[in-house]
Amino acid sequence: VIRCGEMQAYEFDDGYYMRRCVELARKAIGCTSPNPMVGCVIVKDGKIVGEGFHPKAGQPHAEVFALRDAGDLAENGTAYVSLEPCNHYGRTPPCSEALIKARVKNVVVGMVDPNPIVASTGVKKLQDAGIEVTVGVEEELCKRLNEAYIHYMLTRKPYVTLRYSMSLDGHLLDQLGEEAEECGGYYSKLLQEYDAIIVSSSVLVEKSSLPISKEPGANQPLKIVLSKCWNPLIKIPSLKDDAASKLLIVTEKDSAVQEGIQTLSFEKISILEILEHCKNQGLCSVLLDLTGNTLDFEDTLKEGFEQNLFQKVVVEVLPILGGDRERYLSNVDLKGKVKKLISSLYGKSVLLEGYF
Ligand code: AOF
Ligand code: ZN
Repeated sequence: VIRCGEMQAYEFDDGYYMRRCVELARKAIGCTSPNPMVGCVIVKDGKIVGEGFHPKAGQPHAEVFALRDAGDLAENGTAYVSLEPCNHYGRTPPCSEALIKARVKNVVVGMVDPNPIVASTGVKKLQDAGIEVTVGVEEELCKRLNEAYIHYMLTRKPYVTLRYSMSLDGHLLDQLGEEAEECGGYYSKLLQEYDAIIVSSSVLVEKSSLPISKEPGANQPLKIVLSKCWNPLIKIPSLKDDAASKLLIVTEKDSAVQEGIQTLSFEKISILEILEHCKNQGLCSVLLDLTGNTLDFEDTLKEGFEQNLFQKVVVEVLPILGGDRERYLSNVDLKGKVKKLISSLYGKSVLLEGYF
């Protein structure tokens, strides 16, 4: 016989509520930069009585929304927060004080805040007020949620992810997998997470379209288009005001690109200088996307690897061979099982993620 109470105690542990915090935090994916994504849940007598997340920099923090949602029920309850509550007057007042004022009994924190102006002072403030604080529940998950924010806080440099597509036999491809760019596709989802994306001008020659995230209400990153030498084959699609402000052309020659389009010219295109520009613009995360003519990136990649500028890599492995769709499975003597596996992958792709 399973009694309800027992089931609850088993299923709804600290980890469960913290995972809910992360789920809530992700509702603001791509919208909080330079702030982190944060979720908060208030629990009383085994029930969630309040939920909230940080929607955007400048707006109230997750704890404030969750406390508002819980109202008087927060008293003697437990607050779960995916990031240590802040303890400073920034654009908003300290969450540590809001939690103390609401008289919560316990606070469970996913990870401490790497921001030097917070760094464990939030936890201490709560403890000094007699609140029991637990730190490090689902810590890995909370860290992954904000890997760009953590990197930026610790180094003050943009977080850079390298993305490319690869054939089954290891060739670099200039194409994306089917459905990758559609709403719900990995590429569309990936784009909204970054403040900026760097692409080769070949995307404007071949497709004459710039990468956009098709997720509903998605954040659109600044598109940084690299073009050593600007030429008439490069066509900029007609852009409305807002989209035009999200486009930056980087050239090597002082060429007049097109009126109304932001342009940066360098003696020689350098990823280090582009990242410096991003940093000065307050952009915390950058996706270096090798879509298009991958040869355009030879120098950029060399420089990036030599100077350790990349933090993460996302590789889409496409179920094709030798970079040629026509050669898919033909002329290749693949043993039965492998053939079956590859057939089942056709039209789909496999995503690999790793860290430098
Ligand atoms: C929290 N809960 O939901 C968030 C926190 O300029 P402000 O006032 O928004 O402060 C930004 C800093 O607050 C940010 O750098 C990080 O240290 C912390 N973010 N803290 O308690 C939240 N978003
Ligand atoms: Zn706060």
